[in-house]
Amino acid sequence: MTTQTYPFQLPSLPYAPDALEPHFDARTISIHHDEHHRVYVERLNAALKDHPELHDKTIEYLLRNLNRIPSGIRTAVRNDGGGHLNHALFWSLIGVPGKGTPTGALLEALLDNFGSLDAFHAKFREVATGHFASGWVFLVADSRKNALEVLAMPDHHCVLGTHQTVLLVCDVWEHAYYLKHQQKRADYVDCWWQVANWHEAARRFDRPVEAAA
Ligand code: MN3
Repeated sequence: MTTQTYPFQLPSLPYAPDALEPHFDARTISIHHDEHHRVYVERLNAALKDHPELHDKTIEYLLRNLNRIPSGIRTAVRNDGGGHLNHALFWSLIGVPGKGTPTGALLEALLDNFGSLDAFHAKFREVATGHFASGWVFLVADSRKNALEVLAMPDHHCVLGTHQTVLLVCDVWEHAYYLKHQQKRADYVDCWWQVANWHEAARRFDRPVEAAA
C-alpha cells in the first residue's frame, strides 16, 4: 500500500472467497470485496481524477494530509480513501483458518500488555462489540509507548501515526457480517478471531511496515 498511487486499484483477495468457510462465508466475502471495496476505490479515483498534483501521492500521504486536500474532495478522500486503506489491510490480515496463534516476541508483548491471550481476546471483543455504529477495531503496536493497544475508529478513519503499526484489524461495519449474522456482531467477531492472520501480524510486529510511509 505504501507505494501505490493514482489510479488506485482494488487488490486481489489473497485467497478464494470460500477459503475462510465456515467462519466467513463466501457470499459475504465476495460482496464485501467485489462490491463494497471496489466502490471505495472507484470513488477515490473519481475524486482525484481532476487533481493531477495529487496523482503521485500514496494513500497514506493523502489521508495524513487532509488539510492540504482541496475542500471539494476532502470528504471523498477521507471516506473512500480511508475505506480503501482499511479494507486492503483487512484482507491481508485475515486468512485461511489455522494461521496459528501468536508466538515469540508478539506473544510476549501480548502477555505483557494484556496479561493473557484470553484477556486480549476479551478486550478486543469488548471494544468491537461496544463500538457504536460503523467502524474498525485495530490491534496496534505503538513504538512511542512501547505498547500494544486495541483502538476503535469510527467510519473509515485509519490508524495513521508513523509510530503506529497495525497488527490486526476487524471491520465492524454491518456489511461485513449482516448476511450471515444479522445484528449479532459478537458472533461475527468470534468468527473473525478464527481467521485472524497471526503469521502476518507477527511479520508486521517484527518489521513495522507503515513506519516508512
Ligand atoms: Mn467493510
